[in-house]
Amino acid sequence: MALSICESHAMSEVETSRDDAVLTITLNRPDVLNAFNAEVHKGLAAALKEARAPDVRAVVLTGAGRGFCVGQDLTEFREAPGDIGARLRENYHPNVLAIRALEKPVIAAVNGAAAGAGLSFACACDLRIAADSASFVPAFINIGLVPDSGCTYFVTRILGPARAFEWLASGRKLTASEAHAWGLVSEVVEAGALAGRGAELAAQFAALPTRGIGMTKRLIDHAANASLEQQLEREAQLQTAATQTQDFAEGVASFLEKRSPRFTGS
Ligand code: T3D
Repeated sequence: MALSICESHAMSEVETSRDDAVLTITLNRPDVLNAFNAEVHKGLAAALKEARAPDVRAVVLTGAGRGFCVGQDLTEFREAPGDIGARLRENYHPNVLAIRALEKPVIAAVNGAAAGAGLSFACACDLRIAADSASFVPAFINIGLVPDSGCTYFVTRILGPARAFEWLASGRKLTASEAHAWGLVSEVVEAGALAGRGAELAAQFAALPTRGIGMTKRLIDHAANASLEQQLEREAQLQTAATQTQDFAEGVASFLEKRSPRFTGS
């Protein structure tokens, strides 16, 4: 019987929990719909570091309470905003890049409002599932800001430039079903079923060849700015690396032996 590891770490405003190979990261400031402050940035950075462990093979990012994450804590803007560019570079960018750098699937389980930089973080994940009560709000323009934390990068790639402009420049709130129709989320479930569905999906991904998934993620990111020739070459390089994994050997062996594969992520 497989050893089941189930433990959790409370790190003030970001909590992590482990269930076998799945790490769940929960943003935990429910009173303000999990708005970012210094503690959330710090806790998220630590959680994403924890997610790098080789025995973590899938990650779920979600929020506590009725919000996913509503971006910057606006109460911090009561005073002069200060050097926003520097704060973005120091606090937001490293965590966006850390999500993209993880060589494993990261699933956003969007349980409520995803607004401003909270939307950017949802879109930085590899896929999104949503509760039927979730909403997606590119709130930046509503307060006279421009999208940041990768929002224009990810949303343009997910939706295409015309729809990205219409949405990001208007700031309008999308319901979960509209987000599904647009292809922003891959599925919508009843609010009470979201955590279970997120865990189930993550466990399914965690049982697949993790290194192959990591390299697939790498290739998709590379494709965004590559010529066909460059992409063909990159695929050839990573295919060479894939053939050196144990999961490739197991995949071929299980096919030839007509049995289910047992992938280990190595
Ligand atoms: O400084 C830097 O580093 C720059 C970085 C900037 C990046 C950004 O993210 S800018 C964008 C910031 N985010 C927003 O502008 C979103 C603001 N929030 C909203 O528009 C709405 O709250 C929502 C549409 C997302 C949800 O609406 P609703 O009706 O479901 O909830 P609510 O009643 O508005 O919010 C519930 C509570 O959360 C409420 O507090 P209260 O009245 O119960 O004491 C509300 O004030 C608080 N809250 C919501 N968003 C924020 C927030 N508190 C602080 N900061 C927030 N962003």
